[in-house]
Amino acid sequence: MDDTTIAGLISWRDFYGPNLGYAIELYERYLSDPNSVDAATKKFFEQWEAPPVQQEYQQLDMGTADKQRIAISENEVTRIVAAQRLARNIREYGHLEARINPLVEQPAAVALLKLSTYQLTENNLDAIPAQSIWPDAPKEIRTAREAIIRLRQVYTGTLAYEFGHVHNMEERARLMRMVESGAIFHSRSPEEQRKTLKRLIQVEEFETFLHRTFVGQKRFSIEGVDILVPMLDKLVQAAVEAGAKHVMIGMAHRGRLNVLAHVLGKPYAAIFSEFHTAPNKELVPSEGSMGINYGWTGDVKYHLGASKTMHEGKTVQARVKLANNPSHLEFVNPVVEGFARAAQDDRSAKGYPRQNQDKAIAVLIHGDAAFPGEGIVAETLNLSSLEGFHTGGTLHIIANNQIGFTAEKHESRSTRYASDLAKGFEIPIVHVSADDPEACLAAIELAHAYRNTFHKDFLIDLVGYRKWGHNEMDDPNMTQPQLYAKITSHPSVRTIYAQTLEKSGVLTAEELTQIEQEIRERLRTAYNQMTAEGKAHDLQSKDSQSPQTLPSTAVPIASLQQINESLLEYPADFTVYPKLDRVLQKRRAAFAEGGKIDWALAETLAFATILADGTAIRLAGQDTERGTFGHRHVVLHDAKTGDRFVPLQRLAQAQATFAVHNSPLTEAAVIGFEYGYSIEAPDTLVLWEAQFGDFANAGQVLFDQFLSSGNAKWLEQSGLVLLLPHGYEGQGPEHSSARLERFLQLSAENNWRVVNLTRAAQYFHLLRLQAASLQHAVRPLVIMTPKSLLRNVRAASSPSEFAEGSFQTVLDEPLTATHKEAVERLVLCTGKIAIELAATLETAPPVSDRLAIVRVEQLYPFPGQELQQVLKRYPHLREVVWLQEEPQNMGAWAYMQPRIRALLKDGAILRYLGRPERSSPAEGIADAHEMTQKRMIRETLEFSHSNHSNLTIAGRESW
Ligand SMILES: Cc1ncc(C[n+]2csc(CCOP(=O)(O)OP(=O)(O)O)c2C)c(N)n1
Ligand SMILES: [Mg+2]
Repeated sequence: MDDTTIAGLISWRDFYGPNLGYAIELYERYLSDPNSVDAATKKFFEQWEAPPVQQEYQQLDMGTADKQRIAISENEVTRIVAAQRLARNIREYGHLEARINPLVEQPAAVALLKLSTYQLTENNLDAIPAQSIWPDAPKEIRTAREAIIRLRQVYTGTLAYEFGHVHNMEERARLMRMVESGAIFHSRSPEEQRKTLKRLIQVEEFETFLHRTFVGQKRFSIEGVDILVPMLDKLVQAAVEAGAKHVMIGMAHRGRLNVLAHVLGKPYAAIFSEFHTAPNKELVPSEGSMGINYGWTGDVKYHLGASKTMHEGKTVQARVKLANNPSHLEFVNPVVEGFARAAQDDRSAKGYPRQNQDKAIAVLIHGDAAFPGEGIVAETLNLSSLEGFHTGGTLHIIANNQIGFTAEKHESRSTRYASDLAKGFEIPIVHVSADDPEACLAAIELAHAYRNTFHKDFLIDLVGYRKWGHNEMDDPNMTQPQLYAKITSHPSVRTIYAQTLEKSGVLTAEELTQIEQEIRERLRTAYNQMTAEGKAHDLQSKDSQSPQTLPSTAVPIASLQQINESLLEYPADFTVYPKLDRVLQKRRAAFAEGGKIDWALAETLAFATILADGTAIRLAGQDTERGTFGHRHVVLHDAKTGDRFVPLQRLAQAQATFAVHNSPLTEAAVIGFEYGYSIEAPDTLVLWEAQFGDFANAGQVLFDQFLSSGNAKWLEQSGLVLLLPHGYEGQGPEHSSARLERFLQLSAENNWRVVNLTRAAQYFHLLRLQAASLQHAVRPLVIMTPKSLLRNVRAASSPSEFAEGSFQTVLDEPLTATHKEAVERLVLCTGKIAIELAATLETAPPVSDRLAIVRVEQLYPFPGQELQQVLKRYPHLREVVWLQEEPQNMGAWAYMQPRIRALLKDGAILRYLGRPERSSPAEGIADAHEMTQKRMIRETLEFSHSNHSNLTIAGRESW
């Protein structure tokens, strides 16, 4: 607790009678000479405002029992101050001595909480009124001694609190009031108690049944934190009662099957069938069907998500969704946040989406090793208060079994608690023993009340243990013999709670036996019916290969021009920054005779027309509002007031929202968030932009585990667009390559589209195509976007290209191949190098008519048919050259090589032209870069078969 709290908790009004008189005397002495009082008193007074005026003293004094001013010693004030310090420290550090660890019966005493540390005795405390140290103490508490006893009960029990880092006075005071008033420890009705116990029996019996029936199979039992299920029950109930329509849950492997069965309502039979066999057998390719593309390869049972709708009569009241989850711990966190935000945003009218934070709540369940260990956790927490990313408060539960695989906490973290990271975000934290069900439910109630009031995150550190090894085949005695000796003899929470309820007469032993028998019977029956029910619950294939007719993406020039004009209109009172005005006014000229539309304008026009078609847009990334390269300017700032103005939010034709957000300097969590948003808002075109494509690999897990494979594993379909600035411009090894090779390596089963574009109109058509295909067979779209080409007129397009045509996977270089019959060398290339070639062709002496150049704009899906057509045009082709800027072991070469070769006629050879194999993607020295680029261009155009250093023949023998 910081010093402001002392002032908050103790005021002049807490003194009366002799104490007040003496306190005032001391205060006056302190005012005339602060050093005339002892240090503790001085510090104490430093926190206080001036005392009330004399009259008010008297009024204050009137009501007190003792009106006599009796001189009391300075010692007595010191004792009051000491008692206050003790009370304060119990509030702040009580958790250090709290009984939150089920495996530790009595925690060691902490000096900070001992009377002797403050030179206090019980008698001393008896002489101090309770209110002096606890202004809101319950009436029955009269003395400071009773107050200290009660505060110790409150703060060192099975539920402990860390609120000291919450700097907002109102929030902290509210939390403490709820805790100290006993409000969160209301007595629970016998029905609720019986219900909780019944749930705990279900939870445990389910695990026991799996353990016995499917011997030696991994299930990642919940046992040790069984109470998690009743906690989630309570949370779902509280959230839905408070009006939430969506509860979005993210969790890892531990206890997941139990949560699926009991919180998501997945039938036991369906889960049992997954232990027996694959869930949807008929979709799994049988042996011998290699090469048949089912678009689905599935995932292990403890990664699968689920969704449950809750009904009130016939109307759907709410939906509970558990996100599909890869093994990669904690990476689902931002995805779930994206779900929640998408469910909260209303995108149906133009402007900025209207967010209703109460409509959806995100719940994240973490591991005690993973929470402090995985950086994505901090990244996601850092989104929690940002305008573009917050979700009105996430409820975090660390399912703390005090171990991570075989590593204990001293090996896993440098902090005392698994939860400490959350402190920097001022997230209130409670630690609670998983052996005390009612304390755990109280923690959920407190968390939900806080979230609902303040719309901020809350964290529950649920301290339990792990009954088995990391998985059920793992013997934990090998590494943690002492710990497991303790765990093996530890009674389960169901046993503990059953005894408590029996003792208090809520339930008889016979009733208990009956409940247990019913539950076991249900499990047995479900097992017997498994096959039939299991099939009913199978995942449905969404026909990932459904043929689609391509929508038209062209837009009449008049409409584009009109949109362009209206986007350049500012409100009368808006002062545009002159330099920016010049940039924007150039956009008017784009539609004039001979005018060109550059990349940024093409994007704006694509956005505007997509909005006009009724599809909402959300764009996020570092510096994305202006554009890293100063080209986009979708958000304008009033030069005088700094106010934001977003033309696309005012556009008359728009029929849906436009959101654009500069993201924090984070890749993984933001990609995850946008991916989640795209899943939950399939009606919206969601785009994430890397600052330079090079930095996108900080989010590699999201590409590997979600974007590229989500459909194959979980039939999860995302239309997320990745904008990855890519191109070799001499800016060094980390400002050149978006690692095209990695995206191509991940390409299969029509999982996404990977492109590298050279014309603004291509970008326009492709964005519109993506927006149009959101509703059916949508896939992520990975675009290698330009940097220098943003301002290169050769990459700009004339307006007619927007009004006609469509996205082309392959483009001819017009200055070559004038005589098709003469062509002997076909150069295939992609991206910026094609523009460099075009520039050279314009200025160079006439190029041999034996040369043809073709740009491969779409790399995946491989445009085989289109390239086949290209090849057919040149009957005398002797060689095909793949030209790329990237080193030979990077870029598209390894991907293109076998695919191009498969198209070649006998006799034609395939050559590679580009940088040799390198460990670092680009030169760090600008001159070396220049020389290399020039060499590549020269070798492409020089028509000789001499033995160039990097023009390698990629014959069959070389690969
Ligand atoms: C990113 C990542 N690294 C490593 C692993 C392998 N792994 C799976 S579970 C586990 C231990 C996790 O410990 P904790 O977070 O405490 O969760 P618990 O298993 O104890 O519930 C590890 C290391 C993983 N799944 N993901
Ligand atoms: Mg753990």
